[in-house]
Amino acid sequence: MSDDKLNQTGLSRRSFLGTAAVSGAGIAGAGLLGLAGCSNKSEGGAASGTAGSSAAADHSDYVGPGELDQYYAFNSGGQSGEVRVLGVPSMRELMRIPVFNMDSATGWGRSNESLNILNGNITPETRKFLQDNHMRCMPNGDLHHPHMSFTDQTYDGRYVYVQDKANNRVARIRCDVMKTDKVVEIPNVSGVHGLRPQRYPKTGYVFANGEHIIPITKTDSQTDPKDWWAIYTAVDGETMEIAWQVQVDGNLDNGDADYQGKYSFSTCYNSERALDVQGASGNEQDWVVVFNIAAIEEGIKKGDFKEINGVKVVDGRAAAQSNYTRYIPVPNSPHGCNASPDGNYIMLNGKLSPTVTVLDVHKLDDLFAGKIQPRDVVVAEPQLGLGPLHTAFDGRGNAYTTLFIDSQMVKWNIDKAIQAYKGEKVDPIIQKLDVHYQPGHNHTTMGETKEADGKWLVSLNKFSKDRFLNVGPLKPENDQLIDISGDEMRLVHDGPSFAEPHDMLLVAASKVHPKQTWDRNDPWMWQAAVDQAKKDGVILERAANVIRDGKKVRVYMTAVAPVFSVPQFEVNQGDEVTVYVTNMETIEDLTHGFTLDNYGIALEVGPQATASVTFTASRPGVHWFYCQWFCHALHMEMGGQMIVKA
Ligand code: CUK
Ligand code: CUA
Repeated sequence: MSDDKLNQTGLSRRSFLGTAAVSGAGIAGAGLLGLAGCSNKSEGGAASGTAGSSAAADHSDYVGPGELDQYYAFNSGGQSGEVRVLGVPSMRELMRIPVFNMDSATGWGRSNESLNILNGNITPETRKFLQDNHMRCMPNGDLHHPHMSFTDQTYDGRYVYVQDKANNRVARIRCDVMKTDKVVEIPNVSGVHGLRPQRYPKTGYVFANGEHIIPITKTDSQTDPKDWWAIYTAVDGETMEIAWQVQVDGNLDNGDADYQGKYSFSTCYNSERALDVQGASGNEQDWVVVFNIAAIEEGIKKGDFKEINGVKVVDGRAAAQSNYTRYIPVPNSPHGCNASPDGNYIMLNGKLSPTVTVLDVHKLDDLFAGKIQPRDVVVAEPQLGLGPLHTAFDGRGNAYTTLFIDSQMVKWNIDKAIQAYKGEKVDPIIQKLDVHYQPGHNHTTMGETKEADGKWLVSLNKFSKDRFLNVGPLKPENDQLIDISGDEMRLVHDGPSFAEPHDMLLVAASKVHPKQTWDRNDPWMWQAAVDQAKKDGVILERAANVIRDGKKVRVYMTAVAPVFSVPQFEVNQGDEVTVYVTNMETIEDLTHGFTLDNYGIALEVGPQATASVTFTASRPGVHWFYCQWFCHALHMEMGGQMIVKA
């Protein structure tokens, strides 16, 4: 059956293949299917009986051809600025979601729709900066931390939130289409690093750490770091507007939120306020800042804030002695901050100290009430090894901490660590496993939710060194898959990745419900195109129009394999041209594209989506446009010409 035929009948390619398998069974006999054996997906029905064994049953990382993974991994793209979607346990890369980067394949950072999202909520200063530097959008980002929205302490599959340390932004990915839908620039901060969503009752707030201390107001000294501050930001995860900020001492590093909806946390290094490495690690102790969410909301309500660059900022500095924050001393330069899935503990990973400090969240009410001292909240501080950076959990009372300097993963028991802190003679350490090499973050399946299932652990290693074929001086990182379902950790897979995963979120496939095609009734991404078409009297879904409006030309076309509805259009040199392409395919996986010869333009146009781009037709001559997304036997022929008259 041809693609056209498939389109007409509405049969998806997948169900077509399933049907073929059934009809094949009749001819070739069941023996052949038995030999094939591994197909347990049973879409055609024929293979379902043969293979009860699957990745789930024997807990293998092997995912055979045609089989599906059990978890989505949302992997940070680090300084690439994007998010990668992987399948776990296969560790296959399934998709890349451009966020803070510009992307050649999809036109992210060039299409009107992506620019509306990227520049929708930026500061006037940034807008001016872009103009001054002849840039349409910030061209880079440094994306460390992807985290999914929560409802009632577990993932709800709505959104993934991410931050940009390079240009101080927080963005949101819609999981139903796996595209970035909102970006907000955070004022008053330098280096938005740690990011965590509120877990309970839902997200709710998305908490973002400003890492570097800077002068916040015009009256703060521009030269004396004693007058520089860090800012903690709460973004409203629904509206993606900034809810409030808190001014604090020290560089904020990583953060997390509790399971009760009362407190959130940030590790702080550089309590010294130093501007260099030696200075920043001088003190024996730094701290974790605890934020009292209800107290901050109350303070905002009462008007106890300064408005700085349009944001309400409360004073949570230690010297202010407010009820917004508490500062709990922990050993020198802590890094990762992780809440245990039982809802009881916050782990602060020592980095320069070989320890992880364990806080009992149930003692925080007393701390804020002044009944106990800050260190009284600490219930354990096990010595684990050199360079503890991040901790993950299996839901069975065990924690897994990365040891950056030792290049190891250490599995330890939380209860035993608490007993040892009380002076009992017990060793909390269960196992140390070599990883390759220098792990940063780690993450367990569902491990940051109350549904932590203790199946898989991924170690995101900063160096791969000799683990892969040499690809020159720049080496990939190594994302290693570890089986934690048994008593012992077992390393099962090396996964090279390009610059540079910091954090990964591992969510059960059942939590995420992506659509097969875009929805014409939900034009959130191309609303501007809908509005403009209406003004021009054009119906996007049936468009084949060229509208001249002074020196502006708007070209509306549809794409249905293998033709664009406008095969040729003419403009004058110097016209401002906008091309709108609407893909009217109704079946899944039939994406078209629009690439314009010598104009630096490529658009992804997904099934049932509209995409557009605006440019000045400064180059005269004949310029072919073509579909760059392989879509049809006549894909090469899917094109047309823009004629620019000099
Ligand atoms: S940070 Cu990178 S290893 Cu930016 Cu979450 Cu710890
Ligand atoms: Cu449409 Cu290729």
